[in-house]
Amino acid sequence: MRPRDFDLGVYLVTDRACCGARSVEEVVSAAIDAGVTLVQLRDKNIDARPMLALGRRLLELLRPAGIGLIVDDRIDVALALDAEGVHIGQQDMPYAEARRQLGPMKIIGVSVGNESEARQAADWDVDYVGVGPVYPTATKQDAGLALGADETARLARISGHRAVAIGGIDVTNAAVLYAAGLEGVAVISAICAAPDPGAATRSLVRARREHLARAPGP
Ligand code: TZP
Ligand code: MG
Repeated sequence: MRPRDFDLGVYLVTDRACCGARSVEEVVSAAIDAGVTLVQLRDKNIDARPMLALGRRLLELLRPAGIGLIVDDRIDVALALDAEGVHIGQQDMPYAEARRQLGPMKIIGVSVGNESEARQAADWDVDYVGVGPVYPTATKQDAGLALGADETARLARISGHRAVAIGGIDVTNAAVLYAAGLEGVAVISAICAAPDPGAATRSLVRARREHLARAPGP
């Protein structure tokens, strides 16, 4: 059995460049205080050793708060950190190989950007899918065309997995995605590049809470 109790609600994906003069640790710390529910360590331009060191510093912040750390792409780094899981894109390690290396107890999320990827993910025992880009984004150059909220929700349903939307999300559009049926929103610039990352996180957490208060119970 894998831990199923991770919360995709407000999922911060880190980006050193987006954090500007602030450290990633500073941004993550503010986000934790403001109620972020899951954090992904994502850095395309860093060697294994500094990534490991950064991951260890993030775990020191996250573990006492009971918040999971997911590592983007780097299964080796995730294993060395004993992080909660990895997120793999379509060009990363294939799902079956990732699962073989990580074992049954780790969280594996995969990116989904179109219907065939959603159908493929449906065949895998992944823990969640990240669907997007839902809106245009300048953060990921090769993100592809924006899907829009309805198509994002449709792909999430096709995958049959728990789903988080990603790409161009901030407090002005998060509620639309929760209402469309996405369990969570994953954001980079809305928190990392915000003038006040804590305040930005708090407004996303509030949007999520308001949605849950409106949503019919089980
Ligand atoms: N995958 C799809 S869009 C994206 C990733 C990693 C970038 C999201 O960044 P932002 O700043 O939240 O639009
Ligand atoms: Mg990747």
